[in-house]
Amino acid sequence: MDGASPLVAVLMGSKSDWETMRQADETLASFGIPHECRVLSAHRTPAETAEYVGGAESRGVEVVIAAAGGAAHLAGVCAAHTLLPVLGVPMANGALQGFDALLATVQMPAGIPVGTLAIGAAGARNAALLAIAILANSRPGLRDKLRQFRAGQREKVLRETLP
Ligand code: RP5
Repeated sequence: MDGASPLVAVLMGSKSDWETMRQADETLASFGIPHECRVLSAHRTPAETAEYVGGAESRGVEVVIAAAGGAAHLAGVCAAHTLLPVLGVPMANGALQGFDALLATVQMPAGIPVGTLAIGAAGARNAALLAIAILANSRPGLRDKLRQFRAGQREKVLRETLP
């Protein structure tokens, strides 16, 4: 979202991740969360990734979402360069369709945590919702919106009919 300084940084290792990660972008936008989405790679742009993430907190960012496929070291590298919470989203691509990325993202050795979400689109949406929940801890208005979102889901399920 343009204008306000971003509270959430959504990073992805390649533009090819955008089709999935646009769901995080859309979810954050639907809650009115100022955020920015960037392509930054742990192995193709290591210096720029470190510089961006290292400066994120001083620019007002409170949560980093990092999505990558394959060896998927982006989230761990981000976590190494910031004290901010880092949420990792494994991308469903390559020979192993995201199972490699899931293990690479979730299996961080103790000491530098990455909160890992599901592979693919569900992970992208849930990373955004988890970032919103973190922000909502200190923002009562946002907490109300999250409560309304949950109530909406509940009502939708209860209205379902089967043939
Ligand atoms: C990772 O490699 C990216 O996050 C992407 O999921 C995967 C493939 O990247 P491209 O070859 O499509 O650029 O670094």
